Order: sequence, then C-alpha cells, then structure tokens
Amino acid sequence: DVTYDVETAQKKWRAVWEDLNPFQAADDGSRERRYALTMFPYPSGDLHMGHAEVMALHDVIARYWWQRGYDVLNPIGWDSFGLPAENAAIKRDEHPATYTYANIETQAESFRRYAVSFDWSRRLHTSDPEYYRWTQWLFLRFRERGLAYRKSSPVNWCPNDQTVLANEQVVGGMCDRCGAEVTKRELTQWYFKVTDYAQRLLDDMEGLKDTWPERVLAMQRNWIGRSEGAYVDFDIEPRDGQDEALSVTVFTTRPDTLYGATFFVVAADAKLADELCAPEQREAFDSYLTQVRKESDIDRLASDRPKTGVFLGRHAVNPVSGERIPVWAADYVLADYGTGAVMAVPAHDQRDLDFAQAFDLPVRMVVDTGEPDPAQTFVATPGDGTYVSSSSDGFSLDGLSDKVTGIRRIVERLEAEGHGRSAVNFRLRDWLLSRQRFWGCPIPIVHCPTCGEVPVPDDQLPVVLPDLRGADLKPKGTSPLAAAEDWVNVDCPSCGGPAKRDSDTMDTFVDSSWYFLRYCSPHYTDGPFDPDAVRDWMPAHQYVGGVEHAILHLLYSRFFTKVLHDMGMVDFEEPFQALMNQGQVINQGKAMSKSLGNGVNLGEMIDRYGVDAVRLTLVFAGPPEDDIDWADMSPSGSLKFLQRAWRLSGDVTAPVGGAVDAGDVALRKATHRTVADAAQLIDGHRFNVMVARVMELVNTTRKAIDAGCGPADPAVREAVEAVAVLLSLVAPYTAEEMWARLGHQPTVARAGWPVVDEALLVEDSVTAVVQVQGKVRARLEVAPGIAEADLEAAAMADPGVQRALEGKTVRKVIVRAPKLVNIVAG
Ligand code: ANZ
Ligand code: ZN
Repeated sequence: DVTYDVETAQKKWRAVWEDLNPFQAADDGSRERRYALTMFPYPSGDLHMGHAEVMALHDVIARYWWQRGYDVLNPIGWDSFGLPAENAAIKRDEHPATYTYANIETQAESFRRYAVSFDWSRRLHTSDPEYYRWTQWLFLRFRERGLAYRKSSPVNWCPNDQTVLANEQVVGGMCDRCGAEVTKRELTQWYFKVTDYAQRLLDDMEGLKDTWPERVLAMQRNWIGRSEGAYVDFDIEPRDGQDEALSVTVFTTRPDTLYGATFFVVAADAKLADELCAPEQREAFDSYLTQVRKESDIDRLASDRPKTGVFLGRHAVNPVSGERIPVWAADYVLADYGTGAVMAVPAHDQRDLDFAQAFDLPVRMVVDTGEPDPAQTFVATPGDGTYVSSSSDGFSLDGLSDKVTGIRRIVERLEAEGHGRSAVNFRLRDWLLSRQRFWGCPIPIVHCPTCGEVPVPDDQLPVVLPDLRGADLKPKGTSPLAAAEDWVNVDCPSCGGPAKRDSDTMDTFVDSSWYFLRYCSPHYTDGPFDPDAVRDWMPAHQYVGGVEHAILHLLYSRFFTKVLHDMGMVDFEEPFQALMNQGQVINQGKAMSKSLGNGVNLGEMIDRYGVDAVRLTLVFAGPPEDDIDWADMSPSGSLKFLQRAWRLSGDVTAPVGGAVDAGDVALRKATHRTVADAAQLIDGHRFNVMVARVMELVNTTRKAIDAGCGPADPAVREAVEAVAVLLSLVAPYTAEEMWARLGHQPTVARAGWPVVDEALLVEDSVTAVVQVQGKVRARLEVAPGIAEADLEAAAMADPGVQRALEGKTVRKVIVRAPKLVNIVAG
C-alpha cells in the first residue's frame, strides 16, 4: 500500500501554516467569538504525555469552532515564575531565568510541532516585567480595597522549600510541591482576603452546575466549608483583682448543647492561650506549646490520637447558667478556625469526650438520644433527641425534642442578653500570598520606619526583580531578595527617608489568577487588560485542564474575577463558562514516574508514529475524563488508519466543485449523517465516538470505491472531503495532505464545516400497504419507525382510501406498523 511520509509532511505543513497564520483571532467583530482556553504550562522540562493529551482534546474544540466559522481566541503562554522551575534551576546551578526561558523555547517548539491551533501573537510569560507590572498593579488595587493585608499568624511552613505555603498547597499535611511534612511558624505575611467572598464563591457555583464537573464543584464547596451555628461569649473570671474581666467568644454549631459545656478549650498556639495563662501554669504551658508548634494540622486533627493539653489556671462562665468551667489549652482546637476557642460538650462531641476522659473532666448529657450515657460508655451521642438538664432562671429547653427549635431558642436568649448571636463560619482561610523565594513577582511595597507600609507608586511599576546572577539563591528561610542590598534599600516613596522594599515574592497562583484576562489584549499598556477586549471575549467559553487545579487555581481565579467585577473592571462574575477536566495518561496501570521507570517519552512517540497518530490515539482512547493507560494503546494502529484515510484522497477522480446531487445516495447519506452526528458528539465532548464515526465513514467510502459506485462518483469526493475536514480536528497533518491531494489550497483547518443536507438525514422509508375490505387502495412511503397512530392517520387521510370509504362506516382498523393497515368497513 502507498503511504505518505509523515516526517516530510510535518516539515512541509508546519512551514505553510506559519506562513498562512490561520489561527490568529480576527478580533474585529466580523464573526461570533469563541474563547477556547487551556491551562497554561509551567516551564519545567519539555512537554510530556499529559500535555499531549490535554492539548489534543482542547484542540478538537478550538479547531471545530474555527471550522464552524467562529472567530476563535486560542492563546498560549507560560506560568513562568515559581518554585518548581526555581528548584530545578538551583539543582543545575543555573539562574532560574536562564533555565525558565530555555524551557519555554523548548516547549514552544514542541507545541508548534504538535500543531496546536494557538494564536501565537498573544503569547505571554508571567515572569516578563510587562506582565508582572500588572500583577503588582492589581495587588495594589486589592490592597486599597482592604483585600490585601499583612498579619502575623501561625502559617504553614515547608522545611524543604524553606517558604510558607497557602492552605491550598498543603495536601494531607504535606507540601504539594515537594512532599515534605509541613510545620507551623508564626510569621507576618501578606494575605488576600478571599474570606470576604466565601458566600459568593459558594452561591455562584449554582450557575456552573451544568457546565463544570460535579466533583470540582463538590471539592470547592467542601473547601469553602460553610457551617451554620452561633457565636457565644463566655466571661473569663478575673483572678483576685490581678487582671481585668475578659470575654472570649466561641464558635459552635450546637449552641443548643450549651448546658452540657463542662470545660472550655483554647487552641494552644492562639495568642489567647498565652494571654489567659495563669502564672503558676506558665512553665507547663510554654513547654506544651513548644511541642504543639512541631505538629502538623493533620496530626492535630487526627481523631485516633491521644488528646493532650494543659490547664490554664482560669475559669470561664457559662453565659446562660452562670456555671464556672475550667479553661484548657489543647492542640485539637485549631487557632485559625472559628475563634480558636471552643465550649467543650463532651457528651455530644467525641473529640471533647476523648479529652474529658484523658483529663478526668465531667461529662454531662443534655440531649437524650435513647443511647447509653456517654459519661459511662465514652461514646459521644451527637444525634437528635430530647433536651434534659437544660434549664436555669426561668429558661428551659427540657422536654423539647426538635433541634432546630432548640438552637433558635437558645440563640434568642443569648441575643436578648447580649451574649451571643447566630453566625455562619467558613472553613476557607485567607490566601497567604507571600513567599520567601526569589523567582516570583516582587511585592510592590516599601517598609519605612517613619511611614510604615508604603505602596510603590503606579508610575514606578514594575518593581523589577534584581538579576542576582551568581548570588546564592538557595532557600534559607528568608527571601534571597532581602540580601540584595542595592535592591532592597530604597528611599521611601512617601517621606524620602531610608526604607526597605518588601523582600518576599508573590505565590505563583497570583500570576495565574488573571492571565486569561491578559490574553484578550496582551500588549495593552494602560492597564492589566483592555476592558473592551475583555468584554468581547470573556467569560471563556471552554476551559480545559487538570483536576489537580480543582481548588487552588480555579478558586483563586474565581475570586480575582469577582474582585475585578466589584472594581467595575469586568462585567461578569465567573471567568469560565464551562470546564472540562481530562484524565491522566498512565502506563501499565500506574502513574508515570521516574522511580517506577514507566515513563513514556512524548518526543520518542512522535518520532516513531508522528504527531497525528499520537494525537489520534489520545483522543480516541476513551471519554476525555477517563485515564488513558498508554500500555493498552496502539499508536501504530492509529497511524495505519490515518494512512488508510489518506489513500482515499488519491482514489478520488471526480472533479473539484462538480455537482454532487446525482451522486450515490447511500454514500451521501452516510457522509451527511456522520457530519451531523460529529457536530453533536463534539458539543457533548464525546470526541472518541466522533473519531469512531469517522473511521466508519472511511470504511464505507473504501467499499463504495472498490465495490460500489466507483471512484468517479461525486459522492466519493464529497465523502473524502468530509473525512479530511473532520480529521483536521485531530490529525491536522494528514488532513492537510488529503486536502492537497484532493486538489484544494491549504489550509483544510479553515475549509469550513461541511453543510449538512437535512433531506439526506431522513431515514430510509418503507412502503405501507392500505387495504379497505381486502382490496389495496393505497401505498404509502413511511419512516420505518412510524408509530401505529401516525400510520393509521396517514392511511385515513389518503384520497384513494377516503374514496373507497365513501358512504361507509369504519368498523375496525388493524394496524401493523410500518407495513400494513387493514380497514374493515360496512
Ligand atoms: C460545641 C459542640 C457541641 C460542637 C456538639 C459540636 C458538637 P464545623 O462543623 O466544622 O464548623 N470547633 C469550633 N472551633 C473549632 C476549632 N478552632 N478547632 C476545632 N474545633 C472547633 O465544626 C464546628 C464545631 O467544631 C463547633 O461546634 C465546635 O464544637 C468545634 F455536640 O461546639 B462545637
Ligand atoms: Zn517614609
């Protein structure tokens, strides 16, 4: 069999495409716009199979939109600041910039060879000063709105990367970058106030529920973690005039169990614990705190862990009953959730009960659930039941057995006396954005001994990262920028006195929280983006990328978009209309990894089978969300299919542009049905099925050529042209080869979607016979699937049948769809 040379075709068409530049968005309003967005890569190393998969899937959509006549925005850029590249550079003793930009060039070259339909004129890198100038500008605007602020608190610390991490970057207690166990440190850091947007981030997911994967929404919902409950204020008893009366608030989801609170617990690492600690407990407390500081949150929350804690030598007063309860410090209460203090109700909360058991504290049941008394069994009873032992001073819940009413009544009582109020609490924390690392966007703030925090004026942006070539960039716990004397020492923009720049850099996720907006006008110099361009293109119609970003990047981008909306800079509140998560490419049932030695090299696969075969294999493997086990794939089979499709184009002898009406009807029907179905399948993201349908059409056409209507039939040309256009979404080189052989000018990528003739989609008809009194009175052409009632109605309406029935009464109609109607009349 003849074949085309893959390598030659790849060289040839790449040059032609670069010349024609078919994928540059016209951006002139002449056509309806579509924004196809894919998560931009980190420049660590060359592209791998995962990139190949996501780009192949994403490109089906982008190329389809081009064929449908939309003006498509399909941009590419690099998320080029950040830890992974910085760490890799340090390991190789290279400067992060050198390493990063070299990788970008390698990846860009690979993307071009891989023939992704990117608009290269919009390329951006977040580590370019033209880009991060606006990251800094946005930071300053957020700060003006009180949405970027500095505070001191215990933060997640990666001892390996020697930097703080956002909560979202701690996975199972480990650094999601390097896997080291995360510890806590008390540090003053910059935060974005995401918590102000918690409710809106939650509410607006409603509008995404049909277009985003449910598991992503569920993960975000869970991360935001909304809880309804109440704040309850407890007075702390003054100790014989030594200290002032103090009130401490707790957050509880069960205010109705207030009478069961037998002790009070403050997070050991909260400032409050230190403040409350009585002098005689100081030593015990300090040594306990040292121990707690070494623990990760995961350890602290583990329910099977023995409870530890220290009595603080103080008592809190129950605001309703007046009961005195001891105040403890413990690690199972977290400093940064709720208020960092809890009223412990051991009877109905297992963590509190474990603590009570460990320290021999009282257990009082206040909800009788019918289960054995927790004081005896040490099994808490969190369920519903009837209130007991819950009354004082003319107030009582006793006998009531409805939790909702119980909560309402106790909260009303607390509110009336000014000791509490109902409250909603979120698990979501503010986003810690400073990093003690070099390769990131500098924070545009100057710290002045006289003026305090001073923003760098807009006209002095960007604060450019110093080069520091030859300096030691290894993580040391403080940013390498702090040691760059020339850079860090500046005149205060406000008073002119000696001051210092903030030497931390921003989390890379800040850079990636707005890049999709920048793509709309990447060369704009009057702001982060041109509002008109953003209005034209955003929100992105389709976002494609990995589920590993389900929380971090997607939550942060949603937050940024909402803030920009509130600033009046964009007129929408959600950045991504639809989201698709691809599965993983694995090998032999396992994730590819160096240690398993099961990595598959993308470059080698392309060298061996060609770009198209690799792309086709990845798209054909299964539904996009499913993992692909490369060991089960057959790229050589894909290549064989592509050659078979291509051979069709050499067999066509009907002239270009000839009339097709007289062509073979069966083949025409197959073609038009395939094109119509392909459109629906692509809209439903069933790309693998779409490919299967193209394969069928190739087989049908081959049969028609060899054993049917023959190669000269215009229906053959029509079929092969359709195959070329459909294949252009997946196998652009092969499609271009076919298109040229069919006598067309490049590029098939912009040939346009074949127009479907609806008449050719009508199912084949069958002939139904209508008899009246045993005599055939009519023959009807009907659809094979016609319903009995429809067939009967059609028979009755036939003029020949009506004539035969004139003057008669219909006694009985027997319908055998789709072939026969028998009418008995008399
Ligand atoms: C009394 C109580 C009685 C509670 C009861 C539960 C059951 P979610 O649903 O996760 O919001 N809590 C509050 N702040 C805490 C902190 N900083 N660290 C650890 N635990 C804390 O949980 C809210 C409940 O978790 C609160 O309601 C509080 O215990 C505890 F039968 O208060 B509860
Ligand atoms: Zn100053």
